[in-house]
Parts: sequence; C-alpha cells; structure tokens
Amino acid sequence: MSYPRVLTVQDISCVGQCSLTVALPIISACGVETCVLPSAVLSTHTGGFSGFTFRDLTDDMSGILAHWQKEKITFGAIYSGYLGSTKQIKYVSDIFDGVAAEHCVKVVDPAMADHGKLYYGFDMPFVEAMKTLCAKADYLLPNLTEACFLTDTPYTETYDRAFIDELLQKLCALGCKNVIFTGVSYEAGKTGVVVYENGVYNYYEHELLPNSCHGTGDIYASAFVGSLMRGKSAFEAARIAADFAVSCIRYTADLKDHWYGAAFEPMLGGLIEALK
Ligand code: PXL
Repeated sequence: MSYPRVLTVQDISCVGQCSLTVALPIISACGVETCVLPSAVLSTHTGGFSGFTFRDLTDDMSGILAHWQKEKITFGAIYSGYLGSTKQIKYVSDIFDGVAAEHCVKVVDPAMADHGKLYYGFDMPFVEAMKTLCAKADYLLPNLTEACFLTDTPYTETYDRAFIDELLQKLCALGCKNVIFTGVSYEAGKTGVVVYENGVYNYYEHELLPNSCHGTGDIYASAFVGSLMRGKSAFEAARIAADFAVSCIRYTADLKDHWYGAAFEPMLGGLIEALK
C-alpha cells in the first residue's frame, strides 16, 4: 500500500496561525505524511503585528535539495505557499524539478497579496518571479488580488462572470494546468471557489461570513492539498476545503482577542469526518 507524502514549502510564523503552523497539522489530520521546508522564520506573521523578526532561509535551500536528492527522497505532492525572497522562487522551482515523484502534484499558492494589496515586503519583481513558478503548477490557488497581480489586471471588487473568465484564461496562459480560484463572489452575502480544471468551469458557492480571518488562504490550501492526496477530485477537495475554512472562520468569530488568525484546531474533527 502506498502512503501519501507531501512536501510543503512556506514560512514558519511562530505566532499567528498561518503558513506552516497550519499546513502541518491540517495536512497531517488528512492522513497524509507532511514534510516541511521552512522558507523563513518570523516571530509572527506580517499582517497586523509590528516589529516582527524575519530570518530568510533562502541560502539553506540548495543544500537541503541536494541532500534529499542524494537520499533519493521524493514527494507525491509539493505545495508552495508564502516564500521569503524573490531569489527563493528559483530554488522552489528547482525543488519542483528535483524531488517530484512520478505523477507528483504541484500546487502553488502564490501567497503574496489580499484585499487589493501586496503583503508587507513584497514588490513587483517578486510578482514577476512568482509568475514563473505558477507556470509549473498543476493547481494554482490564487485569491482575487493575487489573480489580478499575476495577470497585470487592475484590481476591482465589482466584477462579473466574464471578468473572472478572462482572469482564468490569463492565469492559464502563464502555463499552469488548473486553477482553484478562491473568494469569487457573484451575489451579496455569498462567496465561493471556482474550480477550473482542464478548461472546464465549476463553481462551489458558500456563505460569506461578516468576519474575515488572517491565514484563511493557508487553511484553505492545506485542506485542499490534504483532500486531493486522499484521492478526492479537485472539485470535491475544493468543496471540503471551503466548508472547513468557513467553519474555522465561524468558530473564530465568537472568540475574544483572536484577531490574528483562524482558530482551526477544534474544527479538525469535522475535516477528518468529511474525508471518510
Ligand atoms: O497567510 C499568508 C502569510 C504567510 N506568512 C506570513 C505572512 C502572511 C500574510 O501576511 O505575513 C509571514
């Protein structure tokens, strides 16, 4: 029996419930071995804290890759998230090429922007480099802001299906195979995820909660990757991940002083159930 093994490359924000501190528990809860390559270590994430520390681990990456290759270690899926530097994107691309098992699924979350703006510390050269990594993705998971940056499209919060269709075409023109486009809303009070697979458009609509939480994109992508590795179709994985993310945001709304991330831990049982 084969045992699914994923590598995820993203930062460790020691406090903040995002990136590796959510990917590792969530993908593991899906029943999938989760290997990690930290892109950077921060005391907290950059969205709302000030004075955080940032240790860039770019220079460790080529040595780590070389060791894995020497040991003949490969992965059934490689999922990249928040990356620490523009230079690092090239190393992640080498990792995609160097330690992919046969039929390895490459998932790129271009975690770099939200609400119309790049996250702190990112610039246009980073966006340009990210386009080259997106070209290698079997599944690209952008939100609306990231999709706009990646396609040089002005950001707007008012749009229709034709606008989304055009973004999907332009994202695929970067070279990625399929797009899982999160946070696409066609109706007030609702949002959803577009699953654009082999040129076919599908949409899973769900509730739009009044509160939003930092790190929800990472929770979503992790649950998507875990579900995909458990043999779910892309649409099923997108639906399971959306329901899980919504449950985490709803739970967090009732918590006091929990502004920095989504409290996903009590919801893991529901994710495990959904995968049965
Ligand atoms: O959730 C995305 C993310 C991941 N890692 C760090 C971040 C952010 C978003 O701001 O700052 C360090």
